[in-house]
Amino acid sequence: MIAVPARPYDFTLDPSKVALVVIDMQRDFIEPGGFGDTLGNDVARLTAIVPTVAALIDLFRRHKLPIVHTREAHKPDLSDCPPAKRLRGKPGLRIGDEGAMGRILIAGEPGNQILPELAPLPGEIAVDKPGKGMFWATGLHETLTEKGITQLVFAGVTTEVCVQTSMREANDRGYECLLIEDATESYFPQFKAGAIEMIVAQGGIVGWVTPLSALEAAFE
Ligand code: C5J
Repeated sequence: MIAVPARPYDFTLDPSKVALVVIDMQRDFIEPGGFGDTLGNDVARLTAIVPTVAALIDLFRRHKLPIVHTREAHKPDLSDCPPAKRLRGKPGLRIGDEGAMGRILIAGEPGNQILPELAPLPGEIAVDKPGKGMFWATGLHETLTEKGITQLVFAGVTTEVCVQTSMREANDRGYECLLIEDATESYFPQFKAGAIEMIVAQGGIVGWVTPLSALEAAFE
């Protein structure tokens, strides 16, 4: 067992039961010209965490611990995209429309790929998720259960949308969840800060939060 200093109190990490989950580090959300950019967001905020996410992935690879990568992705025929999701708001581009990097949030399109520097290696789990949360319509809970995983370390984007939704889904399924605060980001700094406070409030009602340096030091 490894004691990781965290908020609201130390996280007891069991290397035999833990996996890293990297949420939606895909070009659509992070690169200029992608879906996030067309929605008017400052994608530079998200680009800034890429080296930290890469270092976190490297830590898990060096310790031969399992890694899950997710992409928010829909089938080309949009059969897994509810109209209520596709028609929301008044964006310049909608899910399935042709954008600068291919069809927006469609599996297999260039913009839907994970950034090359964070790309999954053979043997790592890559999940296309049609929802914000990583368990809806993915079979991921069954995969993790088969591997005996009960603890999840979270990174990725965006903190208050797909990361927090996935943490909440995981919490309800009995996983202990640790968010690496400098390996996650939002287009809105106040939403990231708020999401983190919601996670650790009330004795860690959703989970624990710590910086990468604390996790790295705990592994030494
Ligand atoms: C969003 C995500 N923000 N990955 N997706 O729509 O958080």
